[in-house]
Amino acid sequence: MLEFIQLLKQGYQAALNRPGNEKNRADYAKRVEHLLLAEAFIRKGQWLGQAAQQPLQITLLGPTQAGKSTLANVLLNHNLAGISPLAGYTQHPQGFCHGITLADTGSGLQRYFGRFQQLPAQQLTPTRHDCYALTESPAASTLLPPCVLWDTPDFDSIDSSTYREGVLRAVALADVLVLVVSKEKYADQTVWDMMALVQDLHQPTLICLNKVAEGSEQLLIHSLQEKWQQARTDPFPAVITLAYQKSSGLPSWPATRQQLLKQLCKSVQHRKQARYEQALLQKYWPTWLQPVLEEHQALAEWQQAVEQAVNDGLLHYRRDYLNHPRHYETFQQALAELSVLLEIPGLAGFLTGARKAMTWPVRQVMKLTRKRHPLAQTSQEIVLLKQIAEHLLIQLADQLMDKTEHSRHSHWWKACNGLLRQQRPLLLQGFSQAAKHYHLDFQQDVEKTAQSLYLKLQQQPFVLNSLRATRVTADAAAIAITLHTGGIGLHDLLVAPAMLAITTLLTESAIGGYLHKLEQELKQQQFNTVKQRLFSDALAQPLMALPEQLPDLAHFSITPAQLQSAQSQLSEKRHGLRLL
Ligand SMILES: Nc1nc2c(ncn2[C@@H]2O[C@H](COP(=O)(O)OP(=O)(O)OP(=O)(O)O)[C@@H](O)[C@H]2O)c(=O)[nH]1
Ligand SMILES: [Mg+2]
Repeated sequence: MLEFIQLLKQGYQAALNRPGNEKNRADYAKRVEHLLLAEAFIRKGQWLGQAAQQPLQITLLGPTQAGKSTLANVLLNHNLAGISPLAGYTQHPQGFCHGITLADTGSGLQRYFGRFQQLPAQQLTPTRHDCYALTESPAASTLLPPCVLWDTPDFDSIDSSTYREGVLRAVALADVLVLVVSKEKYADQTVWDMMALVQDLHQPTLICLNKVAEGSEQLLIHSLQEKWQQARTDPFPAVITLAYQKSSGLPSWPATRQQLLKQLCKSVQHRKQARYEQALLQKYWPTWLQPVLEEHQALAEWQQAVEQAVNDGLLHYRRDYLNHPRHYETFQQALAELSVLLEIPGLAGFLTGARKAMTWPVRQVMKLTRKRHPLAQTSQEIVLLKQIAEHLLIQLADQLMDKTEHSRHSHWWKACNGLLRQQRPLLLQGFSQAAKHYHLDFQQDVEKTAQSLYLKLQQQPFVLNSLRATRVTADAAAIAITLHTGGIGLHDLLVAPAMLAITTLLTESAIGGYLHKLEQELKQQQFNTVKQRLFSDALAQPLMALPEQLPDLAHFSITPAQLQSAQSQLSEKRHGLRLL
């Protein structure tokens, strides 16, 4: 699940970087934030699942200049966090170990932070935000239990978007959350958007109200409560008002509530972590996946278009070649081969030249010449197949243009169109090669048909004799040899008088029915082979796979199978078991 969430996040980040995506920018940025939070929360769950005992984590959260770093020092009873009147001063999550050592945090914390690197506090710089610091506090504090106290960057200053991920990481890590607000900032929308966002993490929370003028306390708390109730559905938490001490320049924690934070920490329980993770994912799931599903829809539409185009192409092939009386030459070729097999004496004269160099039978000659003169070069079938492939690609390009103009997912279609345009020559070249190979290989089927006819004729001496008597097989055999030596083209077979004569004779003979059956079988075999090797392997497959090559910017790179697996993980895991 973690990998899937990361994949989704990368998809959104790529979409945010894509030019021309302005209308989705705000929505997508929000989704990235939700994904970052979910990712961190799942990581937290993993850490809980791995470590038998994990040090308690308390995170201070609040807008800039609210006094988070100041409060960190008050709580720690030691000045460790950097304080400044400059907005956006703290820019990295900084953990302070109170009552525990650095070693107590083990390697789990670094694993939780993932790509964020742990650095010594003095090495944190505003030029790099994928890091955090962890420091041992030398002092003891009565306000805190043994824990890691996290000071965090703000989430509302001008530059805060550059270090927002660090805030979300530190927030999702927290077992207890302390919201720090000042009287100037407590009503800001950014504060309550953040509080609404983190409600799904179900953390015990405390509010610290800072920089409050004496006497205005009650009014502020009341107003704070209203804000809380607008943003959240859980009960309003305890509020601490911090009084400012002029002497120390620090706010002070009220003496009567010294135990408050410690008590809150006692209410921490992780029993429901897995359920909370699942609920969080389920809440955002439909929104997160909306563009992915649109993309899958586009992919399905593309595959349908390819399928349709391929079926059209096959119909075209059947109509204009296999079933076309003036174009279909393959069976004629089988008849020409048959006449050669019959090895009639009249052929000898024609072959005088060839016989000097090569031995009879004619088939030997044909084997040699065949290599030098691929019949495919003169085949009308190949010409037609190439035309069909070209037409098919044009038809698909038109559809891609149309979808680019009219579809919701236009950038995807546009990118596909670009890919198709770029790969068109390669596709056609591949198709052409496949067509040539098919034609060459199919000669075996042609020969097999000729042999079947030959065997049949052997059983029909009457037909055989009448064929020989008219000398038409002799003429046909001569044509066949000429064909193989490149003297004529395959298409010439269809108009050669000898071929017409042999066809008529055989059709009208006792083996006419058998002839017809063989022709149908050959055609069917031919159709199946062309369908598989040319239309499916050489066209449909590479075309359907085209979107896999889309540049990262153009799509989410999430396959329907990956989505399906993530969906089932999400729905399978119910009720508390740590499985995510
Ligand atoms: N008057 C008054 N000033 C305070 C109080 N607490 C903090 N300050 C001052 O407010 C300024 C900001 O305090 P910080 O603790 O740095 O605030 P922060 O929330 O960490 O701010 P960022 O790091 O920018 O997010 C500093 O100049 C503090 O001295 C307070 O209770 N009263
Ligand atoms: Mg600070």
